[in-house]
Amino acid sequence: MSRDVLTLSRHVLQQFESFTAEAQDFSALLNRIALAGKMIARRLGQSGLIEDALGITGSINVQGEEQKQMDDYANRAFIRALEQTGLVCRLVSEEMKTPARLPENCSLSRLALLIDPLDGSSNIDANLTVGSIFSVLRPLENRPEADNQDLLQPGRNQLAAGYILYGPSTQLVYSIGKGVHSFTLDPSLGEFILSQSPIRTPERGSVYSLNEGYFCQWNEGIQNFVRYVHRRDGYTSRYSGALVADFHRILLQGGVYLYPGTQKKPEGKLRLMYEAAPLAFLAEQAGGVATTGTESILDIVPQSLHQRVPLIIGSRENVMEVLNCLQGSP
Ligand code: AHM
Ligand code: MG
Repeated sequence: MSRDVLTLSRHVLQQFESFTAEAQDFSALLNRIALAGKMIARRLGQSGLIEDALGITGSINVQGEEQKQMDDYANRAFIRALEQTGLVCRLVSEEMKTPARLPENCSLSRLALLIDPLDGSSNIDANLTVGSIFSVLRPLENRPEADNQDLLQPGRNQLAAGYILYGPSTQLVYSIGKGVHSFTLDPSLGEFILSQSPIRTPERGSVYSLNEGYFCQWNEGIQNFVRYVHRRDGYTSRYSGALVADFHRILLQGGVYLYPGTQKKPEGKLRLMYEAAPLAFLAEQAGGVATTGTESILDIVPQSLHQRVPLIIGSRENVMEVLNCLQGSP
C-alpha cells in the first residue's frame, strides 16, 4: 500500500507481522488513543471560541496543581474513547489520584493505560503547543479489584508508548518496541497517516533544553553543565514549557532535555510512569538515552503511581556530556 495512505491502525498490524488477536487489540487500542487525540486537537483548535475551554476548573489535582479546563476535558476524552471497547481494564492518569476502572472491559483485556492527558498545560491559555503522553502495561493481576501495586513495573516492561503533539499539525508518535514511527493527522481524512518511519535520533545535536530559571536551586553538577554549554560553541537553547514538544524536537534533531531535581525537590517535577518512562522507551528505541543522572529511567521500579523523577534524555553524546559534568569533569 502506498505510503500516503498508510494509516496508524494498519501500521500497527504490520508491525506484528501476523494477524493475531494481540495485533488486532493493539491496533484497536492505538486507534482509540488516536480518537482521544483527535477530540483533544479539535477542542484545542476551537478553544478561543468555546465557553469554558480555557482557564481553570477551580479543582486541585493529585499533583497539587491547579487543574485547567483542558486538563479535565483531555482526561475525560481518554476515558470516553476507551469505555466499552474491551481494550483497557485500568487507566492511570496524572489527573486522577486513583486509576479509573473500566470493569466492562476487564473480561476481555489484560492491559492498563497510563496517561498524562495534557502535558504542558500552562501553555494552553497562550495558544502554544501541548501534548498527551501514553504508556501501555500488562498488569500482573487481572482482578478489577486489584490494588494497583501490580502496575508498579519498570519502564522496560512497557508494551507500547507514545505521545500526541498538538502543534501546527497534530502528530502521533509511537513504539511497540520495534522502532519509533510518527503519523500526522490529515484533517480532511480524519486519519493519522504515516509521516516518518523509523525515526533515529542523531548521536549528537546542538539543542539543550531546560528551565534555567532554576539555576540557583540545582546541584553543582547541573550548574557545571550549564556553564559548560555557555562556554562551548555549538549549543543553542530551546525550551517551550511542554515536555512533549521539547522532546519531539530532540528526538528528530538531537540534543538533550533536562528536568533535574532541585535542592528542595531532589526528585524533580516530572512523573515517572506516564511522562519519563514512555519518553525514555521512545528515546531508547530511536537510539538515544534517558537517565536520572545515576540510573537508567527504564530500570527504575516505581514505588508509587505518581512518583516523580529527575530526567536527562536525548542524544547519546549530549547525555554523556551531562553525566561527565555531574561527575565533575566537563
Ligand atoms: P504538566 O504535565 O502538569 O503540564 O507538567 C509537566 C510540564 C512539562 O511539560 C514541562 O517540561 C514542565 O512541566 C515545565 O515545568 P517548568 O515550568 O517548571 O519549567
Ligand atoms: Mg506533563
